[in-house]
Amino acid sequence: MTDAAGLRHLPGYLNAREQTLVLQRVRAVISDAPPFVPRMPRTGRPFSVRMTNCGPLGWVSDQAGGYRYQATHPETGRPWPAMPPMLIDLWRALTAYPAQPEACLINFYAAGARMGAHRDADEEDKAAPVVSISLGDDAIFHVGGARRNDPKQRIRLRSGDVVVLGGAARMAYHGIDRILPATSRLLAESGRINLTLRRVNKA
Ligand code: MD6
Ligand code: FE
Repeated sequence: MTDAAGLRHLPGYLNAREQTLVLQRVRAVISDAPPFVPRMPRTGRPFSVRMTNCGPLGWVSDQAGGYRYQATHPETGRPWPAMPPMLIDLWRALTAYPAQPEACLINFYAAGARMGAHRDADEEDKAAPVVSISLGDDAIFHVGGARRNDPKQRIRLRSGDVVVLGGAARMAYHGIDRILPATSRLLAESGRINLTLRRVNKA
Protein backbone atom coordinates (compact mmCIF):
# COMPACT_ATOMS: atom_id res chain seq x y z
CA MET A 1 0.00 0.00 0.00
CA THR A 2 1.03 3.60 -0.58
CA ASP A 3 -0.31 6.37 1.60
CA ALA A 4 -0.72 10.00 0.58
CA ALA A 5 2.44 10.97 2.40
CA GLY A 6 4.67 8.69 0.34
CA LEU A 7 5.08 5.66 2.58
CA ARG A 8 4.85 2.42 0.61
CA HIS A 9 4.79 -0.99 2.25
CA LEU A 10 5.07 -3.86 -0.24
CA PRO A 11 4.49 -7.10 1.71
CA GLY A 12 6.18 -10.12 0.16
CA TYR A 13 7.72 -8.08 -2.66
CA LEU A 14 10.57 -10.62 -2.85
CA ASN A 15 9.64 -14.29 -3.10
CA ALA A 16 11.59 -17.01 -1.26
CA ARG A 17 13.99 -17.57 -4.17
CA GLU A 18 14.68 -13.85 -4.53
CA GLN A 19 15.24 -13.51 -0.78
CA THR A 20 17.85 -16.30 -0.98
CA LEU A 21 19.55 -14.49 -3.88
CA VAL A 22 19.71 -11.22 -1.92
CA LEU A 23 21.05 -13.15 1.08
CA GLN A 24 23.83 -14.62 -1.11
CA ARG A 25 24.79 -11.09 -2.13
CA VAL A 26 24.84 -10.02 1.52
CA ARG A 27 27.12 -12.94 2.39
CA ALA A 28 29.51 -11.94 -0.39
CA VAL A 29 29.55 -8.34 0.86
CA ILE A 30 30.34 -9.32 4.46
CA SER A 31 33.17 -11.61 3.40
CA ASP A 32 34.95 -8.49 2.12
CA ALA A 33 33.42 -5.82 4.38
CA PRO A 34 32.81 -7.35 7.83
CA PRO A 35 29.99 -5.91 9.95
CA PHE A 36 31.17 -3.24 12.39
CA VAL A 37 29.54 -1.71 15.46
CA PRO A 38 28.73 1.96 14.82
CA ARG A 39 28.89 4.39 17.74
CA MET A 40 26.81 7.43 18.58
CA PRO A 41 28.33 10.85 17.93
CA ARG A 42 29.59 12.57 21.13
CA THR A 43 28.65 9.82 23.63
CA GLY A 44 30.38 6.97 21.80
CA ARG A 45 27.57 4.67 22.87
CA PRO A 46 27.45 1.55 20.65
CA PHE A 47 24.45 0.80 18.44
CA SER A 48 22.78 -2.56 19.15
CA VAL A 49 22.83 -3.35 15.42
CA ARG A 50 25.96 -4.16 13.44
CA MET A 51 26.35 -2.65 9.98
CA THR A 52 28.17 -2.86 6.71
CA ASN A 53 27.65 -1.32 3.26
CA CYS A 54 28.09 -1.86 -0.43
CA GLY A 55 28.19 0.64 -3.28
CA PRO A 56 30.42 3.65 -3.87
CA LEU A 57 29.49 5.15 -0.50
CA GLY A 58 28.66 3.69 2.91
CA TRP A 59 27.04 5.12 6.02
CA VAL A 60 29.21 5.04 9.14
CA SER A 61 29.15 6.62 12.59
CA ASP A 62 31.71 6.96 15.36
CA GLN A 63 32.31 9.18 18.35
CA ALA A 64 34.84 11.46 16.70
CA GLY A 65 33.33 11.88 13.23
CA GLY A 66 29.59 11.43 13.77
CA TYR A 67 27.12 10.27 11.13
CA ARG A 68 28.48 10.42 7.60
CA TYR A 69 28.96 8.70 4.27
CA GLN A 70 32.42 7.63 3.20
CA ALA A 71 33.95 5.56 0.42
CA THR A 72 35.86 3.14 2.67
CA HIS A 73 35.19 0.65 5.47
CA PRO A 74 36.00 2.25 8.86
CA GLU A 75 38.08 -0.72 10.04
CA THR A 76 39.65 -2.28 6.95
CA GLY A 77 40.13 1.01 5.09
CA ARG A 78 39.10 -0.74 1.88
CA PRO A 79 36.52 0.60 -0.58
CA TRP A 80 33.06 -0.89 -0.07
CA PRO A 81 32.18 -3.87 -2.30
CA ALA A 82 30.26 -3.02 -5.46
CA MET A 83 26.48 -2.67 -5.35
CA PRO A 84 25.00 -5.95 -6.68
CA PRO A 85 23.12 -5.38 -9.97
CA MET A 86 19.97 -6.99 -8.57
CA LEU A 87 19.74 -4.22 -5.97
CA ILE A 88 20.16 -1.54 -8.64
CA ASP A 89 17.40 -3.27 -10.63
CA LEU A 90 15.11 -3.24 -7.59
CA TRP A 91 15.75 0.50 -7.12
CA ARG A 92 14.91 1.12 -10.78
CA ALA A 93 11.73 -0.92 -10.54
CA LEU A 94 10.47 0.93 -7.47
CA THR A 95 11.62 4.53 -7.90
CA ALA A 96 11.41 7.09 -10.66
CA TYR A 97 14.71 8.57 -9.56
CA PRO A 98 16.95 9.32 -12.57
CA ALA A 99 20.20 7.90 -11.18
CA GLN A 100 21.48 4.83 -9.36
CA PRO A 101 21.63 4.42 -5.60
CA GLU A 102 25.08 5.18 -4.18
CA ALA A 103 24.88 3.38 -0.85
CA CYS A 104 23.33 0.18 0.43
CA LEU A 105 23.48 0.13 4.22
CA ILE A 106 23.09 -3.39 5.62
CA ASN A 107 21.91 -3.68 9.25
CA PHE A 108 22.22 -6.91 11.26
CA TYR A 109 19.82 -7.36 14.19
CA ALA A 110 20.33 -10.07 16.78
CA ALA A 111 17.31 -10.99 18.93
CA GLY A 112 17.54 -8.04 21.33
CA ALA A 113 18.62 -5.35 18.87
CA ARG A 114 16.55 -2.29 18.02
CA MET A 115 16.83 0.99 16.16
CA GLY A 116 15.71 4.14 17.91
CA ALA A 117 13.52 6.73 16.19
CA HIS A 118 15.56 8.65 13.63
CA ARG A 119 15.34 10.41 10.29
CA ASP A 120 17.63 9.55 7.40
CA ALA A 121 19.05 13.05 7.00
CA ASP A 122 22.69 12.61 6.02
CA GLU A 123 21.96 12.55 2.28
CA GLU A 124 22.34 15.71 0.21
CA ASP A 125 19.52 14.68 -2.11
CA LYS A 126 16.36 14.42 0.00
CA ALA A 127 14.30 14.17 -3.21
CA ALA A 128 15.44 10.58 -3.67
CA PRO A 129 13.46 7.96 -1.73
CA VAL A 130 15.00 5.39 0.60
CA VAL A 131 14.17 1.77 -0.30
CA SER A 132 14.32 -0.85 2.48
CA ILE A 133 14.41 -4.66 2.15
CA SER A 134 13.81 -6.98 5.11
CA LEU A 135 15.22 -10.52 5.45
CA GLY A 136 14.87 -13.03 8.28
CA ASP A 137 12.88 -12.62 11.46
CA ASP A 138 9.90 -10.27 11.60
CA ALA A 139 10.32 -6.80 13.06
CA ILE A 140 8.01 -4.15 14.45
CA PHE A 141 8.71 -0.99 12.42
CA HIS A 142 7.32 2.36 13.52
CA VAL A 143 6.89 5.41 11.33
CA GLY A 144 5.50 8.79 12.28
CA GLY A 145 5.84 12.27 10.86
CA ALA A 146 8.37 15.05 10.45
CA ARG A 147 8.35 15.76 14.17
CA ARG A 148 9.55 13.28 16.74
CA ASN A 149 6.26 13.45 18.67
CA ASP A 150 3.93 13.04 15.69
CA PRO A 151 1.59 10.03 15.92
CA LYS A 152 3.19 6.78 14.77
CA GLN A 153 1.87 3.76 12.96
CA ARG A 154 3.38 0.36 13.54
CA ILE A 155 3.96 -2.13 10.74
CA ARG A 156 5.09 -5.73 11.12
CA LEU A 157 7.84 -6.26 8.53
CA ARG A 158 8.37 -9.82 7.34
CA SER A 159 11.12 -11.41 5.30
CA GLY A 160 10.79 -10.25 1.68
CA ASP A 161 8.89 -7.06 2.52
CA VAL A 162 10.00 -3.80 0.94
CA VAL A 163 9.32 -0.33 2.32
CA VAL A 164 9.82 2.89 0.37
CA LEU A 165 10.03 6.19 2.19
CA GLY A 166 9.45 8.91 -0.41
CA GLY A 167 7.64 12.23 -0.63
CA ALA A 168 6.77 13.68 2.77
CA ALA A 169 7.56 10.33 4.43
CA ARG A 170 11.17 10.66 3.31
CA MET A 171 11.76 12.87 6.35
CA ALA A 172 9.51 10.97 8.76
CA TYR A 173 10.84 9.65 12.05
CA HIS A 174 11.01 5.85 12.03
CA GLY A 175 12.70 2.97 13.78
CA ILE A 176 12.59 -0.68 14.82
CA ASP A 177 10.93 -1.42 18.18
CA ARG A 178 11.94 -5.05 18.33
CA ILE A 179 12.67 -8.26 16.49
CA LEU A 180 10.31 -11.22 16.86
CA PRO A 181 12.67 -14.19 17.27
CA ALA A 182 12.21 -17.45 15.35
CA THR A 183 9.56 -16.07 12.98
CA SER A 184 11.54 -16.88 9.80
CA ARG A 185 13.73 -19.74 8.68
CA LEU A 186 15.56 -17.84 5.94
CA LEU A 187 18.68 -17.27 8.03
CA ALA A 188 20.56 -20.23 9.53
CA GLU A 189 21.12 -18.16 12.66
CA SER A 190 18.19 -16.19 14.07
CA GLY A 191 17.89 -12.45 13.65
CA ARG A 192 17.08 -9.97 10.93
CA ILE A 193 18.91 -8.26 8.10
CA ASN A 194 17.74 -4.95 6.63
CA LEU A 195 19.14 -3.34 3.51
CA THR A 196 18.48 0.30 2.69
CA LEU A 197 19.26 1.71 -0.73
CA ARG A 198 20.08 5.41 -0.75
CA ARG A 199 21.04 8.15 -3.12
CA VAL A 200 23.46 10.48 -1.34
CA ASN A 201 24.56 13.13 -3.85
CA LYS A 202 22.23 15.02 -6.18
CA ALA A 203 21.97 13.32 -9.57
C1 MD6 B 1 15.21 -1.26 9.55
N1 MD6 B 1 15.07 0.88 8.57
O1 MD6 B 1 14.21 -1.60 8.92
C2 MD6 B 1 15.59 0.17 9.67
N2 MD6 B 1 15.29 4.00 6.88
O2 MD6 B 1 15.92 -2.08 10.12
C3 MD6 B 1 15.31 2.19 8.39
O3 MD6 B 1 15.94 2.85 9.19
C4 MD6 B 1 14.77 2.82 7.19
O4 MD6 B 1 13.24 1.08 6.71
C5 MD6 B 1 14.85 4.65 5.81
C6 MD6 B 1 13.87 4.15 4.99
C7 MD6 B 1 13.32 2.93 5.27
C8 MD6 B 1 13.77 2.25 6.40
FE1 FE C 1 16.25 4.86 8.58
